[in-house]
Amino acid sequence: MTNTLERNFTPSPEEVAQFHQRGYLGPFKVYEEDEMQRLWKRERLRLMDRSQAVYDEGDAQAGNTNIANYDRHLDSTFLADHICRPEIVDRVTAVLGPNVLCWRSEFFPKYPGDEGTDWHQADTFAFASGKPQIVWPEAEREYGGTLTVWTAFTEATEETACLQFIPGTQRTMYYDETKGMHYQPDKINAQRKEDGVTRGFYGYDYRELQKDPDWKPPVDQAVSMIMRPGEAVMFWSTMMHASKPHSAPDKGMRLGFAGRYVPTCVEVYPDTDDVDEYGGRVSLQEYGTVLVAGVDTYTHNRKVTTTTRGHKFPVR
Ligand SMILES: O=C(O)CCC(=O)C(=O)O
Repeated sequence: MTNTLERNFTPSPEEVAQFHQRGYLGPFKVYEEDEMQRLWKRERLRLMDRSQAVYDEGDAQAGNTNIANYDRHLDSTFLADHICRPEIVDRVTAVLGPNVLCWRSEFFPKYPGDEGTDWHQADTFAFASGKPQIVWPEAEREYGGTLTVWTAFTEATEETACLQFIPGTQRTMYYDETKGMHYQPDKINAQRKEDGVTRGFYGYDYRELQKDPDWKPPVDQAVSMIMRPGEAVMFWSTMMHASKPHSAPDKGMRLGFAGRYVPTCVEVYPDTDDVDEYGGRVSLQEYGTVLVAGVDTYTHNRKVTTTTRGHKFPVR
């Protein structure tokens, strides 16, 4: 693996200013393409072993729902190191300040024929469970939401479900996450089309949360994030984002891996003992936030310093 520990990936003031204007930064390289391909070939097999995963496969069908894609950085050594990579953390701290937690990671697989991800914005992440998962202190709150760093573990093109962004939309929420959505995988999987594009939200219909049911996302302003394996993009979860459908039957699965970051002052899963989403429920008993940079002087969050296999998170 490339030794990048001594290198500094802090973005320039111009890049940070551009990030604040657009709501995203990148794509930028985290791994060489051949290194990413080699690592993923090895890690996909290792990840099949869920024996040390923090969410029990048998726990409310976590193995069959999207929750099974959550937080594998808490047991996988590769993913634990990935969320702490300097290429990522230096960019995240340039926006969030020196003391930063990773509070969630998620795999986003798309197979040939899969729908695109609905246009959406996430602020408190209450959209599915009805309970806020992250709460910023009133005094520190500039935008809310979380910084997501989405890494392409495989290529992401217009045909293989690349991400799409609508730049500059991160300051106005067009969705009300407290409205509640209905998990209806059978109905949603009946391939809903919107403006000629097949879309859905992993068994939900994100349009249910629109403040104005007649509003339409300004898709004419959308930009596509075409990425090679090993590239990543950082964005506010409150910026309108989506992905294209996977329309290339001859190409393999597209896989994105998202790490989600907040400053230590943010409360994660306040007054919550479980996550109830995507038709499953998992206990947070073994869950902890991970400090990726600086120090955490707050006592409000559950914390872990090693994976369930004893690997220490390399704090920046
Ligand atoms: O990969 C996708 O299709 C969606 C990703 C996403 O919504 C996110 O990372 O927040």
